[in-house]
Formats: sequence, C-alpha cells, structure tokens
Amino acid sequence: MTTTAMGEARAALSGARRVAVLTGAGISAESGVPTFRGAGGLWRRFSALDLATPEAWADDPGLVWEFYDYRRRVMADKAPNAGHQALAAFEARLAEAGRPFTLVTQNVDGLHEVAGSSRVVHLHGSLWRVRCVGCGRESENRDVPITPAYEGAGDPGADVVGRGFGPEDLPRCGCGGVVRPAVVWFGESLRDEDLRAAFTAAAECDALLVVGTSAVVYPAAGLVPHAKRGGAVVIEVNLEETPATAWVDHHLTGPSGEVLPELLAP
Ligand code: BV8
Ligand code: ZN
Repeated sequence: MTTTAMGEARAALSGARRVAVLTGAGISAESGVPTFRGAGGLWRRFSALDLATPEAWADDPGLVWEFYDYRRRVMADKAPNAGHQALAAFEARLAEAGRPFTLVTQNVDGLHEVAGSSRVVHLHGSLWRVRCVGCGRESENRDVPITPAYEGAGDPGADVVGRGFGPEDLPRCGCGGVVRPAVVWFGESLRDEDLRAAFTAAAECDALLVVGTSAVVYPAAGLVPHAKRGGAVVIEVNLEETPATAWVDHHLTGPSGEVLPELLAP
C-alpha cells in the first residue's frame, strides 16, 4: 500500500470526531487464530459454516461442542497482536479527548478485551460464554476441556472420526439443562441490543474502520453501507479487496497488525 494511501487515510481519520470500527477474523490472524474462510478455516472435514448452525447442534450437540472446545483450547496460547493493541490505545486516546468510539466485532475469540478494548459490541457472541438451552441462563465459562469427557478431544485432522459424545458428556446448567456456546449461529438472530448499538454507532460516526472481514456475513456487513449513508468516511484494512471495498473511501492493503499501528498512531 502506498504512503499516499496511508497519508490520505490518516488525514481522513484525524478529521473525524466520532469513530466506529468493525472487525472480523482477519484481525486475529496474526495472533495465530484461524480465519473462517481462509486456509485454516477447516476443522476435520467441516467448515465452520457447517457446524455453527442450530441444525448441526440438533443433529449432534456432542460434535458441535467438540468443535467449540477445540477453538477454546486453541486460544490458550494466543495473544492480541499489534492490531488489537493499536485499537485499544486509539480508544483510550479518543476517550481522553471526549470523542465517541465504538468497536463492533464479529469475532468470538475475546482478544479485543485482552488487549484492553472496553467499548466492544460482540455481534456474534463469545467463545467464553455459554447459555442453558433449558432455562436460558447465560454465564461465563472458561473450562478447558468443557467437561472431563472432552479431555484430549478435538483433533482437527481431516481424517479424524469423532468419539461420538453422548448427552452424559455435555456441560450442564444447575437446572440440569444442557448448555450451548453463547454464539450466534447461522440462521439465528443477533441480540437486539447489540444490533442497535452497532447500527447506531455506524449511523452516527464520522469515520468507520472496517478491518479483517470478508464482508459476506449479514447483518454485520450491512454496517458498511449504513455508515456510508450516514455520511461517514470509510477506511478498509484487508489483505485483499472485499464486497465492502465498493463502499469505501480508502482501502489500505496489508496485514492489520502492521497497518493499524501506523494508521492509528498519534
Ligand atoms: C441472520 C459465530 C436471520 C459463530 C458467525 C444470503 C444473503 C445474505 C444473507 C444471508 C444469505 N443466506 C443466509 C444469510 C444470513 C446469514 C449470512 O449472512 N450468511 C452468509 C454466509 C451469506 N446470516 C445469518 O444467518 C445471521 N443471522 O441473518 O438471522 C434471521 C432473521 C430473523 C429471524 C431469524 C433469523 C447470523 C450470522 C452470524 C453467524 N455466526 N460466527 C462462530 O464464530 O462459530 S459468523 C462468522 O463469520 C464469524 O463470526 C466471522 O467473524 C464471520 C465473518 O467472517 P469474517 O470475520 O469476515 O472472517 P473471514 O474468514 O470470512 O474473512 C477474514 C478476512 O480477513 C478476509 O477478508 C481476509 O482477507 C482478511 N484477513 C486475513 N488475514 C488478515 C486479514 N485482514 C487483515 N490482516 C490480516 N492479517
Ligand atoms: Zn438452566
């Protein structure tokens, strides 16, 4: 990406009072967290899209938990990268200047909070929260493995056949109900308060940063045209062009761990 593209994007951002950010799996790629649609996006012979659905859960909750237990396990030695940290520092600087800032993420890995971001809207939930399918109670859960039955499970190899976990292996709520990952699966609605916070931030911001998302999943991807219609300048940071690129004013090509520290530097 040319220095003029960076210079123009920095100038546009410095002129913005209220800033909103939308991040996707790409911002965690340099932390070693596989993205959804990139090379590492497969687990066994499944794509995340096969397993992140209510149908997969109804069909084989034990397999779905094996997939999520694996993704929680993978996070044990993952840390925020310079991109997460640049966003957290930027948020703190804007807060000092009394400038509104909202970080909307599609990610469920929790790395933005570890980096120190505080105003985070989790559009798709969190790997670290579970919800009882019986009583609906939602709580934080950091047990790895999720239950003793899953000790040593989760091998992502393409030819690995699952052990076949049964109801007795599944995590339970105090009420006796089974708990599921508190993430938004395909075909499931997002939480109203998260949608409202995200679309209000997009409508009201003067600049929207779109970082590391393939912009194919809705309603999250709809935040980009929504911000544009609200008069915001839109800056995209990605290795490649995406369907959002048609809407953006500045496209910075490169890894977010390198681009964001330069773009957000004081
Ligand atoms: C809903 C949580 C309806 C689970 C996720 C047809 C048209 C339009 C919409 C639809 C349609 N058919 C179905 C739909 C709706 C569907 C949808 O959008 N499907 C898509 C696939 C077409 N949406 C839904 O189902 C949503 N719900 O619409 O409800 C409804 C309405 C009323 C009543 C009932 C129901 C729910 C969507 C949420 C699904 N859950 N995740 C989990 O994580 O396990 S989505 C999943 O994809 C992740 O959250 C992920 O974040 C998200 C998007 O992926 P990305 O984050 O963009 O990651 P990806 O790998 O795709 O891309 C990475 C990008 O980073 C790439 O561009 C790459 O170039 C870049 N990159 C890589 N490395 C770097 C980098 N960039 C910078 N630096 C780097 N180093
Ligand atoms: Zn319960």
